[in-house]
Amino acid sequence: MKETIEKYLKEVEAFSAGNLEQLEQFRIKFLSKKGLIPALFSEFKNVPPEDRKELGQLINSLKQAVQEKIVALKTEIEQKSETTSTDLDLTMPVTDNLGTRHPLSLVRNEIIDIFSRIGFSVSEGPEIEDDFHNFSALNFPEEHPARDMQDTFFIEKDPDILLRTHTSSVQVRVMENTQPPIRTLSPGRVFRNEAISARAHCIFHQVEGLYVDTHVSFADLKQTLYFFAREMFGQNTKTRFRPSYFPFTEPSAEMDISCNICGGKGCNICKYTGWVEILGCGMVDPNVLEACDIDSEKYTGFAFGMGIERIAMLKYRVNDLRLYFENDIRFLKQFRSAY
Ligand code: 2NL
Repeated sequence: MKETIEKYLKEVEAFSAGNLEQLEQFRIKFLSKKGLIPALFSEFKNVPPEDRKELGQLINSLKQAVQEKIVALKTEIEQKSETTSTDLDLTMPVTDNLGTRHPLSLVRNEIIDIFSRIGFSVSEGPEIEDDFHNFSALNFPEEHPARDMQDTFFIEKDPDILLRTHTSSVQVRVMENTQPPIRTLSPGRVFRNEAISARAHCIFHQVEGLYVDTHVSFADLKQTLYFFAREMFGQNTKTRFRPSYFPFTEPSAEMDISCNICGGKGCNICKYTGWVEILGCGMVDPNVLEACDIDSEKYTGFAFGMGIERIAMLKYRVNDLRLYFENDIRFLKQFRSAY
């Protein structure tokens, strides 16, 4: 019996398995009910008392060796199959698996395209701003609530360094560096300290527009934004302007379009009014022009700002903002467009 056990021990030591199937055969051979080890235990009953201690220990160490071997080989095989898996062939040519642009990029590109047809060019700037470019130059009074900790992510205090809350800061930089005529669009990410929900997010996207020249009037503002609304939402789109307030424009307005979901008849998107708000706008406050060294006696301007998420919600009828940030491939691959 001793020789048999020692022979088995050598066999176990030398054994190796290339796959889980072979390993299972090994387990069955030694450990199953009709396997070699249970057979040894039943044979053990007939062993004379003086040999029992030695043989008992030998059988137990054989059993332990088999069990340890199984655990070791199993880990080895599983690791190997993870690293040499052939499920993913990175050298395969791409066929119908082309990616799609993110809906927010599609909408941003379309907005840029529409305004570029009437002479606007794109300007970009930093996401981390100072107080001057984000607030002071834009005619925010020192104690204005929008400067509050609740809305703004401050990075440093005294002097204030913050995450821009709108892309007007980019247009301030354009005005500082160029004399009119200026026709510029500034798309980009902006940041507000808000709780995340279906309707609000702390990071969102804006496009702002600015036109500064001699004789720019509110009529120019209206015609430009009429043109935009029809290009974006269809030629039957109606627009209306309601008076509003922004620190950086005077007068200020909000523009609504006839609800593109129900065609103006009334639905839950437009809250049964037939109209939805799409942007804010106004004539650039002379204080803003002066802060950027532009002569407000000679020049006037209009400006507007819109949230890309809001435009995308109306255009694609996606009513939960969070979908734009989760990057679920099942959501993203539904968007195909010329932009
Ligand atoms: C909104 C409203 C607006 C502007 C943005 C602007 C920029 C400069 C000077 C004056 Cl440099 N105005 N931008 C003007 C009116 C409204 O945005 O609801 N945005 C999402």
